[in-house]
Amino acid sequence: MAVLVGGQSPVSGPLIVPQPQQMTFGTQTLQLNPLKFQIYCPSKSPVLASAIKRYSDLFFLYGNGAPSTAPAAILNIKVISNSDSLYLGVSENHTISLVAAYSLLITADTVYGAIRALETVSQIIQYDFVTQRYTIPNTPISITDYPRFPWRGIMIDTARHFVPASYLMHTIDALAANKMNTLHWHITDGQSFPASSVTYPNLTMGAWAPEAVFSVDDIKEVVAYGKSLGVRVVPEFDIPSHTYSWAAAFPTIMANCPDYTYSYGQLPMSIANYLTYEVITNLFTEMSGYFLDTYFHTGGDEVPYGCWKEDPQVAEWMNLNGYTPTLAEQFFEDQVTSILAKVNRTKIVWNDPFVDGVKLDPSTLIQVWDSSFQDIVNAGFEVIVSFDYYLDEQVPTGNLHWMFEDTWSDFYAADPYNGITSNTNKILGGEACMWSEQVNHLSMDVRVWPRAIGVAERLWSAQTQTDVNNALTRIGPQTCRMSQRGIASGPLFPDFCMLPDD
Ligand code: CP6
Repeated sequence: MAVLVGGQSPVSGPLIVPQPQQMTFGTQTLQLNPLKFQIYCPSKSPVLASAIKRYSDLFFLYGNGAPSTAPAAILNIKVISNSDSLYLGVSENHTISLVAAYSLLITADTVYGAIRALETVSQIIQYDFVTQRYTIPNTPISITDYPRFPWRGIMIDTARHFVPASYLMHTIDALAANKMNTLHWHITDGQSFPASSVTYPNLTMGAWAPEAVFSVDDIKEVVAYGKSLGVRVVPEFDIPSHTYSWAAAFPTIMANCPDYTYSYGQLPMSIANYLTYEVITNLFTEMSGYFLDTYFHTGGDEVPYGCWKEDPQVAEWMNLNGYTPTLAEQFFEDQVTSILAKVNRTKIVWNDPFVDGVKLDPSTLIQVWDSSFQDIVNAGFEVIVSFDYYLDEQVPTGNLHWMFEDTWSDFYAADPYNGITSNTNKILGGEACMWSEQVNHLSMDVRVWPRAIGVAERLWSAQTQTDVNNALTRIGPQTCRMSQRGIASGPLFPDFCMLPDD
């Protein structure tokens, strides 16, 4: 068999991604007989039951293999709480032990901790293509694991290019494989409005095509699928800018500024029109019935003040109220906060309103795409970090960098604490952002993975886990694991990754 060619400092022990917080392991190898592998879980949680079913397939991806004489093995799963409720900060802590031969034990506070543990177990079971047997090397194994940050996600933009709902569920599989727990769904933007609304069926006139639309059932299915793997699905309806697509249904809620139509994708709403707030209120109220997470992202990025100044109606309204564009933006943000508060949602915005000088409600969660956010955390806001995690922008930094898988290490090196000297406790985590101007669902997998694997480990593992060669040796096999599960992650070095249907 070919030898694995990884980093210069080969890892001994299990190749788990992200690297667990604490792990001890031995030198024995346990052979598993897939026909005699039992999972025992007294929990009645339907979420955990479906995850167990899914993972029992992933444990033995190559079927039964060659006949094995290994004795029966049992995996016991003990959770303290059977609640299925999924929210930011739900415990994902767990332990895994394989101390007595043929007896594996998972313990967790919640079903979501158990799901993370099942992912780890799927990574320690190996299939040997030569002997056609399943083994667990490095036993006895004992793992105690928990995430460094509670918010670990990726953002997918379904407005610049439509992606089918099935692709979002496929991406949820990929997130769970890396113990990420948040899908930020940038669902609308200036170029298209693909979200169906019962209240306002005409809004999808702003979709690219009648086919490029998410039905209400699609949305509910994606949210439910996320929950089944412990992935929160957080919507973003980007307002007041990036809203040109809303104009197909509601032309009068757009600002009128002919000089700014060159940036029509960014065209903002009229903040001086009562209908603007009515549409937002009714749409967000409806959507909060489908998107069950308490967080709701409303964009707020890149408001072209010049457009508001040029629109005679908006200019007059600002004048009457004595508003500068910043105060007008503040008025708008205050309205949106209270619209969301009525449906028990906490608002997320990009850092732009803060940078513009808007005084945001203290409950606001701020997603940072600017390099400097020390003043944001100093002002008391919680943040999620996306600076350094732009999957569309990150380019090779060295002349002899391979395009572009090697840039995973740039993502890996980017710690959310970098450059932040106080109030780091305000950092809830981060998100890798896949803006889709130049990517569609056929090319997205390889653009996102393996680079977002680097982000996943950065956000889960200890801050001190920074050895790139060690990570390379584990992330290489992780790209293969993902390929075996149908996710087209790019590989990082020469190897043979046999797919189940090869
Ligand atoms: N679309 C929206 C974008 C971007 C933003 N908002 C963006 C800006 C700069 C870069 C990459 C993406 N394409 N709606 C900014 C949050 Cl470098």
